[in-house]
Amino acid sequence: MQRFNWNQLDQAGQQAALARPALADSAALAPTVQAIIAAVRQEGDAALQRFSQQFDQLPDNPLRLSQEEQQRLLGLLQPERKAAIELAYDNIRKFHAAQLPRDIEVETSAGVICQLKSRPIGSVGLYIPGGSAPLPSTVLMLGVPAQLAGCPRAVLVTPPGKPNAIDIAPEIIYAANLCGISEIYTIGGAQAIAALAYGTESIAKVDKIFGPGNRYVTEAKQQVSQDAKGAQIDMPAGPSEVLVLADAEANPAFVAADLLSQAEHGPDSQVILISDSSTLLDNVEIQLAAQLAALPRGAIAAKALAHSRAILTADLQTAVAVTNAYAPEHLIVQTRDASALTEQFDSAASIFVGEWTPESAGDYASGTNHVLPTYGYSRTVSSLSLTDFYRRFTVQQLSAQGMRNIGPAIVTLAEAESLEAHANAVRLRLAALEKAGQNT
Ligand code: HSO
Ligand code: ZN
Repeated sequence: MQRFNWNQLDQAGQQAALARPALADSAALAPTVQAIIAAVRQEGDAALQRFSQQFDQLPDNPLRLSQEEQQRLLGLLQPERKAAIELAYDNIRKFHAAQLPRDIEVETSAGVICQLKSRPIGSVGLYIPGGSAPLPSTVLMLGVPAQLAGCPRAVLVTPPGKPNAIDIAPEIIYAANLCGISEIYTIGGAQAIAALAYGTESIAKVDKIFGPGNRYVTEAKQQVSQDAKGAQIDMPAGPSEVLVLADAEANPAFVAADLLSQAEHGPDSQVILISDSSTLLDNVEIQLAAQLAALPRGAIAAKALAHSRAILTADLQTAVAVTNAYAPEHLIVQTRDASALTEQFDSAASIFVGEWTPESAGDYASGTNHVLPTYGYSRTVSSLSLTDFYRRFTVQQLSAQGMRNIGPAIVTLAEAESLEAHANAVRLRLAALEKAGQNT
């Protein structure tokens, strides 16, 4: 890890210590992704087949995973994995069920009723990455809220797996089925996002796309979300990040393990350690070296660690301020009084409190959602929740009395904005009411 002493850095140095790598090559990617999306829009399934051959080495992709194939894959599932998925499913369900939005109705003035209603989004597409680590846990994070919201259609897409064969992890199928999802397509990459956003002969279009993916997937999500004929997306995404804030009392082995669990996700993972104790920083370095050597994904983790940072602050308060300035996706607090400190964080997307709460808990089974804003977006963007699977809309109704009560103010405001037609829509009604009043 690169080591910094916060108080010895000037402002530019401090900014550099917290800088994220530029997402510059998104610009380089854009035309490639644009071409893939255009091809899927024009040629539909034929383009999907061509990309499947090109990127997945799968010449004849069935696209939809048949019921029989799903059953065959489920037969390969180990019982203890099934039980673990069920435990995670139950906890995620409990936590998300408590987030059910409730409709509200308020009489703002006498005779003026305003309502706020939430209804499930009609169709949602869930993207589950394949690649070096297929993530059934992400199926639960997306599938459980879709199920609880009651979205009429939820479909899942995931890359086909091995060259020349369909090889989807049985855990993905099981988690999907638990969430009531059986419409599964073996497509990945930007072409899968295009198919979800615009539809093809065999895949009906969806309204909103959820889930993490590589740079091509992320770029494709951005592009389709900017087109009114495309689809909405869950949130902007950059490489995953963790910041661990630890004091002298933290267990260095735990801290190192948490840093490595983030680092093993990919070479571009962001890993930051902040402490007011240089001894702790030293001991974590020793632990990192020892634990890294034993990791099967050590090569990936080592690459991430190469650009990771350890920051020494003069005191804990500075450490909190630096953490807030960085706005991490995941924040792990391993300090003496971790719970009390938690109130002081104002920008982390998901916080893990105390020595018994590794990020892995939230990644899999505590019940919180692991789809989170990265790249500092957590200052304003929230972690994925049940409400993301709903659309909210308002309803208002004025009675005659309501019109009498607020009509004159509306006329005044419309006149102030020089919008005569607006004023007239009210004046006509007020006049009608007056006439009716005189007649009775
Ligand atoms: N840490 C990842 C989620 C994940 N971890 C899935 C393991 N499996 C992004 O929050
Ligand atoms: Zn993780």
